[in-house]
Amino acid sequence: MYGLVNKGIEQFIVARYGAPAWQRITERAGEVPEVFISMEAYPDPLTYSLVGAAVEELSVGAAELLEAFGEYWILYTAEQGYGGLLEVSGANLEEFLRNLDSLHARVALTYTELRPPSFKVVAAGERCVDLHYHSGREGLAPMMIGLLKGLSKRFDEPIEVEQTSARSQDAPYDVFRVTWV
Ligand code: 1DX
Repeated sequence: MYGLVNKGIEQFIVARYGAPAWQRITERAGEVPEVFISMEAYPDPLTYSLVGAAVEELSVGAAELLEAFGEYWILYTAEQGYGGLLEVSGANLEEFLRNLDSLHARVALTYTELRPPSFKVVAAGERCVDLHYHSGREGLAPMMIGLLKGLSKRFDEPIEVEQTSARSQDAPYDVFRVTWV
């Protein structure tokens, strides 16, 4: 994944658990670059091993950590030069979700090694939508829950999020039900 993600993980852990914790995590993870370059693509196993080492070092669950990082990502990207990208991608939560594919397409024009997820928004009633999350990567559904919670705060639109279907042998994608409350 692009360095922006690894840098975000570093910033998130330093902010939440302190620099010494990050130091221990990089030692546990093994081969970790001294600095991450946001606009450079790194192998996915590096990102997964950072998360794995953090889970062990901090005694938190992977899902809990990924969800918290997902929420952080919204604020982090806004302050890392992508505030304008987020702004043009929607004036409210539903519009933003409907524009996620075009957001990623825009990023991929410049960063050709991006492997963007793709999304489908399906109306599911007056106050609900189902978000279908297609990803080339495994295990990131908890991060999507945090991303949705971060968007809820960004737009000041209180929601509940529930994963109603998980990818598996028979299902190629995850589904999240978003309910405005
Ligand atoms: F609900 O499933 C809200 O490296 C959401 O694969 C979901 O393949 C917001 F310059 C610049 C760059 C860089 C900007 F190239 C990414 F470095 C992208 C900024 C998206 C804001 C996807 C990151 C692919 C890296 C799911 C989890 C990954 C998507 C990560 C969250 C807004 C982003 O993001 C998966 C990669 C950006 C950039 C956003 C993502 C890669 C998301 C969301 N994804 C890189």
